[in-house]
Amino acid sequence: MNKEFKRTLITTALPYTNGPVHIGHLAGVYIPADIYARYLRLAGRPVIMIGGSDEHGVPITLKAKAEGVTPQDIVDRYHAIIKKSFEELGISFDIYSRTTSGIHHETASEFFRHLYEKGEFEEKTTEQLYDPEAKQFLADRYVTGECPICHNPNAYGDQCEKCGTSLNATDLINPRSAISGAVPELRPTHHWYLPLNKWEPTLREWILNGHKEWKSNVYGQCKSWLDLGLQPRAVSRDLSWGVPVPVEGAEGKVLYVWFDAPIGYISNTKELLPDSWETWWKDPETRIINFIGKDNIVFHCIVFPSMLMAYGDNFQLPDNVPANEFLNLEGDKISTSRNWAVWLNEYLIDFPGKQDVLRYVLTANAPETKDNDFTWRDFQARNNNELAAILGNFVNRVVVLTHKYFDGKVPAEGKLLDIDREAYNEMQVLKTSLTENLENFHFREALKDAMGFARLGNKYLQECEPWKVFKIEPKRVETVLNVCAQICASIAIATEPFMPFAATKLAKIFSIADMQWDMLATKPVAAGTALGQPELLFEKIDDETIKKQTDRLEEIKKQNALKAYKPEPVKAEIGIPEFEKLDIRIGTVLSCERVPKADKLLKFSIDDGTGTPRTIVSGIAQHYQPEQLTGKQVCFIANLAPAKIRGVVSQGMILSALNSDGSLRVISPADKATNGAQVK
Ligand code: B3M
Ligand code: ZN
Repeated sequence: MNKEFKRTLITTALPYTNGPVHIGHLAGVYIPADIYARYLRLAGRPVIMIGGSDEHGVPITLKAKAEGVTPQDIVDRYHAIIKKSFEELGISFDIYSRTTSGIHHETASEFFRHLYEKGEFEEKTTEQLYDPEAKQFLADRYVTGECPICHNPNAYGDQCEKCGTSLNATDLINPRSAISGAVPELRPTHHWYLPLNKWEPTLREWILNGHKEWKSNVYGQCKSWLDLGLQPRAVSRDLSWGVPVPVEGAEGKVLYVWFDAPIGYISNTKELLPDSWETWWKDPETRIINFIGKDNIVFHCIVFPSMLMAYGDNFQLPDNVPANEFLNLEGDKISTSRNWAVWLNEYLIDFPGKQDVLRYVLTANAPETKDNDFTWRDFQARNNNELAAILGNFVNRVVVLTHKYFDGKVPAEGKLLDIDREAYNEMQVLKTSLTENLENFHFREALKDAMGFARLGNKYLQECEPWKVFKIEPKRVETVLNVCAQICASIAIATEPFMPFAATKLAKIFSIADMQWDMLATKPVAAGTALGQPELLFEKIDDETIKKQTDRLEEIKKQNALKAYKPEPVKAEIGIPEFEKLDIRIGTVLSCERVPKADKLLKFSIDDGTGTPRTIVSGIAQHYQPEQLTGKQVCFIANLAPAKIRGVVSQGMILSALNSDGSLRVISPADKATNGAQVK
């Protein structure tokens, strides 16, 4: 920050209301924003945090169509779910509203009309994609096709999710309607365009010269957009769901969702502060910070700023746009349509009271500089080895020892030794680093600093050994436990932005009424303070709980593989004589065992009707336990040339089916057949 600001306006990307929010949204936007807002509040700096649902746009109408309900039904359902789950996770919005509100429709309409009257738009009639079956124009996600850049066959009309390029529907190769599957035709239609090119020099100066401190992913994306040269961009669409275009002769047209949604930040501020909202948007002493995901960068750094400049009237541009990269789940891209996600509303049901654990893990693993991975094993390990073993354990020991030696009352500080002074010095160092990291949006590092207070506490306690010293010099233990209580107070304050639930409990145990950033590394706990009973701040999470989650994901993976399964193309045609060359027979498995040192192989002894058992080695040990197949009838190729596999001569091949998920299933006759019978 190169300038002192009087107040901070934090905005968070408005999630599309076509599903609940998942860990990717949380790690990318809402948790970082909440950490920052909570930090500023503790530091006593004026701040408001604005959130809300993005309730227009094609993702919502598509979902409504798929379910046979109205778009309003969809947004009502998910707005309620999202709002409630944010509240439960402790995301401290000052307002969480929605873009279908009256105030938003008015604000967005007024914004458009103002630009229209100022002559800030270009109007053009161009050829756009039209679905002759559904009888409507197709834009954005209503069209899919091949990306002209990376040739992903499933790019959308507004963006390719594979390479991240922002597209126009007419750029797609072989476009198809997402409504009917029809091949679209071109028809003329009239729209309003915002000439981004007009603002290009100002944007260049503002970002490329003025904001070199922005994160390199944000700065880099802006630079490549600006270097490519900006074009006028359509801000209206031929749709019925959205804010109607508020000018004569615009029936059947609405504002493009990316035109109305960012205005939602303004409408929601107006709704929160009807009399003073302008101070938060137009006073140069307000600092605006937009927390967003990386796929929203161009809209927040190029399009919305151009809209604000076109409007004029002193609207301020953001001072920073800290966008994160993406979070993956167990090595795979998070995807709403493939249900590959950890949904916040489900997490809150499966892990009651464990909001802080999710907040902690998503921050410790935040995709700040590169894409990152969430795994349930890591979630468990971080809870057990860090939150429970380091933080929870330290606080617990302090409370237990204070009860044991001093009747639960914080003893007074006596003469400080070097080790005590050293502890306070280290806390000062942590405070400086923590504050700096928070100011610079380095939340992962900041969390390490916050946990540093608990690590410091454990180390201090271990070195002071009050349980030994008490017998010899109880006075000294008074000082030690006083220092420990002050460390606990600092832990409460330092962790509040990250883990507000635990911090609040901790503050209550140590009777800190009003936590403030200034109190960090000081002595806010008064001697004589009666501590509450010891209570575990973090419990261990067992393997069974984690297994339930990983099993659920395994199941989803299977379902997805099944949905995506396409049978292999049929091989070249053959005649009966060729088929008859294969001698397929029925046999009963007499015994079956693993082949030593070969984890894929099972060795079968088969009754093939000849009286002499036949040995066959088959690569299905990862799909069956030997005892599952003993006694079963199987089909095998009897006239395959014998082959030596791991020292065993295999006389044939057992037939099995290769499933969509890669598993093998042995083929058995539907009814009992004679051993040795030919399969025809
Ligand atoms: N709804 C995209 C998204 O959910 C969009 C953000 C709007 S921010 C004004 O990723
Ligand atoms: Zn692409």
